[in-house]
Amino acid sequence: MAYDQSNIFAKILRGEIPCDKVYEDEHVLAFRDINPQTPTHVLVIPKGAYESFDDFSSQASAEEIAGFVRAAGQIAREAGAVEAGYRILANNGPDALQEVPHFHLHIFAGKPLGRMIKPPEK
Ligand code: DGP
Repeated sequence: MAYDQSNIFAKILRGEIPCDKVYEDEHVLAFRDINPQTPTHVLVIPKGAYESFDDFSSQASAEEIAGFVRAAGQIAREAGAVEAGYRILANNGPDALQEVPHFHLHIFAGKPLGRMIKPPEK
């Protein structure tokens, strides 16, 4: 599938709509989620046009991937989330209900986060 240049994160990257920025470098932008699920809820995105984790992990350069991982760790550290703990999550595709077709990592922190996936009812 071709990358959709009209997706909301592409517009944020182009400066067409605002964001509450928490970090930026050559390859990465991070900003607060518009609908936070936890006291700290940051989205970390690569500046390159990658629609999903599958796309990013297979097509991005080693420099982009390393820079992205380093940045995500730094953002969580700067948010003061290391000691109490935090969760990183990336929704990829329809079964994961990925809403925005530009790869993004969620960082959730600031309260106990519970189980990652609810176990099936018995
Ligand atoms: P996902 O389901 O993983 O694709 O999550 C998309 C997230 O993006 C969701 O938590 C809400 C957030 N989001 C959607 N539109 C905007 C926006 O315009 N600004 C910001 N900051 N976040 C947005």
